[in-house]
Amino acid sequence: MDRDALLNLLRLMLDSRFFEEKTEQLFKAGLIHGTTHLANGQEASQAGLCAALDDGDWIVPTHRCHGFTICRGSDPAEMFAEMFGSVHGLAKGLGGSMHMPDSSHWNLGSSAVVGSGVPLATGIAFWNRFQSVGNAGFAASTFSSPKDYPKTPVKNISVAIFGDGASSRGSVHESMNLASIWKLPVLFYCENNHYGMSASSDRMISSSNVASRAGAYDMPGETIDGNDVLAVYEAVRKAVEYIKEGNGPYLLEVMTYRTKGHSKSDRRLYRTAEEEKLWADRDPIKLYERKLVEDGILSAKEIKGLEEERRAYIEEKANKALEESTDRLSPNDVEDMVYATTEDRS
Ligand SMILES: Cc1ncc(C[n+]2csc(CCOP(=O)(O)OP(=O)(O)O)c2C)c(N)n1
Repeated sequence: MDRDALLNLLRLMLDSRFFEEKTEQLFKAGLIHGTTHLANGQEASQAGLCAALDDGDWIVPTHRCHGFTICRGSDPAEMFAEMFGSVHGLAKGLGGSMHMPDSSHWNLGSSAVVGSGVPLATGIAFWNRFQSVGNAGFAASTFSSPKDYPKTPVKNISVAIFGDGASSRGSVHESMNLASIWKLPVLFYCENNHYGMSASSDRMISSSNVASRAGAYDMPGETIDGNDVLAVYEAVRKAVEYIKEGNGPYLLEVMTYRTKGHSKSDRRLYRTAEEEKLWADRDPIKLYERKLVEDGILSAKEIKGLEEERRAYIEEKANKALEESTDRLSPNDVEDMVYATTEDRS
């Protein structure tokens, strides 16, 4: 990776972290409606994935979606606006923190229903493969066994993002099975942050890890260090190339940790201070900054300067969204949107 690409990774992680910090502050000030799920500590998983994708590759994130949305290229002002319920938001203020779709950046958005994005990403993959092979490429009469489906290269992939909690949902397993049979170009991206609400993944997952489940669906599966942004980037690039060659799906399990509670009311009573300290020492931003200094890419002073610049950038975006936060859809506008015909939708 060249210097610009290395710096871009840090910029994406800083923007994601500062966005979460600002969101928490706005939430505590009572300016955000509904709930919100912060992803502090998971920035390497989110930046490394998005930086490794190509234009036209779709992501379908989870309810913990802010970092993925920023890293895929959305404007943070439109994300704040979404949480303020303003018309300038990514879903015109109707969705809030968990619903931030942005088709101009190949992001289908998330849903509050855990695991429900995975079949949607698999559907996008079906379309991507269909464009390469057409009807004939799926004809059961021609291909008696999944092994016979042709390895046809595809232009784009989709990424089904899900958590360790979601990894045991039926929708996830059904999607993996179908994607494997039809060689669909989908990356199953399990962001294992060790907890589904208060339930530790050690207690809730029957296998020794999530990646090993790939074997049941005859696809490659790999567990990687999700707090090392370069490791994530490289693993995703490798997976994307494999998928684009037409080999079918791939499962990556990305080990990371959410340093905040599950959502606003979580006091984290289910884990120890020692455990939190261990992970704080492996903060993905600090790890990467240390590496950039050791490798002579940036000085400590330059890193401080970049941090200040990115914090100011996020602050400015939040202020812009706040100033316009009372611009709302009228009930009539909402009704028109709910009952819009296909032609009306733009
Ligand atoms: C189908 C469904 N079941 C339960 C819930 C309640 N719920 C919301 S988030 C969550 C935990 C999800 O854990 P995980 O998939 O690991 O994602 P994380 O929150 O750790 O990012 C649960 C159980 C839900 N929203 N949808």
